[in-house]
Amino acid sequence: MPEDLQLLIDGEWRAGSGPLLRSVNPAHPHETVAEGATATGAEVERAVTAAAAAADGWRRTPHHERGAILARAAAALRTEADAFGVELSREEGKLAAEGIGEVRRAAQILDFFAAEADREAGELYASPRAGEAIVVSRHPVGVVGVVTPFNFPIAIPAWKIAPALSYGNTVVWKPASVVPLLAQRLARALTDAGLPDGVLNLVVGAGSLGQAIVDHPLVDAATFTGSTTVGRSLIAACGAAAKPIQAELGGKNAAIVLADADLPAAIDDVVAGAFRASGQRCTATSRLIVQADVADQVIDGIRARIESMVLGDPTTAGTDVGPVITCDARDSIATAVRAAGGGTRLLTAGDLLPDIDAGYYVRPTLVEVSDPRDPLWTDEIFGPVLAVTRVPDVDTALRLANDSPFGLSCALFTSDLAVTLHAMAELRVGVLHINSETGGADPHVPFGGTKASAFGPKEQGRAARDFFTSMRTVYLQGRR
Ligand code: UN1
Repeated sequence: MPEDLQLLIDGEWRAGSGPLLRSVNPAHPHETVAEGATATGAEVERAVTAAAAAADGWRRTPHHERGAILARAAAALRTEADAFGVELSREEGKLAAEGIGEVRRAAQILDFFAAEADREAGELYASPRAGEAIVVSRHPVGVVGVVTPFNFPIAIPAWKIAPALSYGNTVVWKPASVVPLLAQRLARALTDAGLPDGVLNLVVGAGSLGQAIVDHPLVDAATFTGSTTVGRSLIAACGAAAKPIQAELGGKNAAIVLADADLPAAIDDVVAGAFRASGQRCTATSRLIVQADVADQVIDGIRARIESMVLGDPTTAGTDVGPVITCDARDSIATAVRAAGGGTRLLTAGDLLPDIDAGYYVRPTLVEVSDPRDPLWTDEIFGPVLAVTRVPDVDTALRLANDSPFGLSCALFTSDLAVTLHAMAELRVGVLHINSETGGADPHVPFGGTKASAFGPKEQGRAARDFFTSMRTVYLQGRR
């Protein structure tokens, strides 16, 4: 039986009045995971109005009470981690173990921001005038519109909603329409933990609802993770309205393997970086830059790993790679691989689109690229496709890694400290991994890219405050 989908508006769970939405299992697309009616424009309006009406009450709620609600929601997610993790796997397609890990990660994020609610939130400055102090205090921004992607259906929402709530904002949230069940699980955990009515509102439906939320004059700020195309249109709308927006967009992340690296470990990390979650992470490794002396060894190692991978149902033990999210995603990944230019060689065998129970599978694929203008080298594919090229030395590797409009994450595999320090200064990315894969983001440290990969302040860690609060500078003259 599919789960029943509902909207959350002003504390009330109810069916929407818009068109029916079904989320399906990408490993078995005939299987409906959840279904229910989506939100209409009028319901978005009600959700925004409710969030605006709840803003003063929530802002004035003592910070430890706000934190306690997040902590209770975290505990509930931990209790349900196995069940929700398998549901996540059925709705999104990543391995069940990864789904369970993601639910636990969401709980960890909620706990981090639960504690963050208790921390001091201002600064005291000396004044050039006698008898005066200057206080900079932090305040909630107001109503935050949250628009989240399919690929981390609970962790990314948690890392936007938890700081929003912790710092005293109210939220209207539009999750990706292919993963509504996990959105409902997170919203329920928060309302069951005692979140007052209207503080979090969930509207499910088409992308236009996200745009409507972001555009709404009562929405004070917006946070988005997803495609560069959608992100740019939201950024443009917010720019026109002088409204703050935080956007995490695409990536074309490089792994650089130098000849002095621990090669077996580097191969493991490149494979994990490229193919975990079927490459559907904005932090996925999609370019491999390998020093020519060790290139054959590294390429052979990766190819052997790919050839031994088991594709199949992500909830079955022994599966290494699950499906991609939709039929369209599968087709566009295949089109990108097939459109590769003349200088590009396919290094892996087997059907690109294996027919496993008619699920949306794409076989992990390795291609060697000799022309850095090949779209496989320049464009984000968001699937299990890794492009490799050989370079003679470190400087060429760093130059090539930087030669991308994106700047999210990079992994450098080396045992040379001097090279590491040089790379730390030269690589134009928001996240740099030395001897570990490009993916991953701990909740207590900043996450986000540079260049076309991001817009606005960073997410997570204490850096999240910079987006979810506004500063007020108070000149405090104690004239007597
Ligand atoms: C991770 O690599 O664990 O959408 C996090 C994404 C990123 C988050 C990646 N915003 O893939």
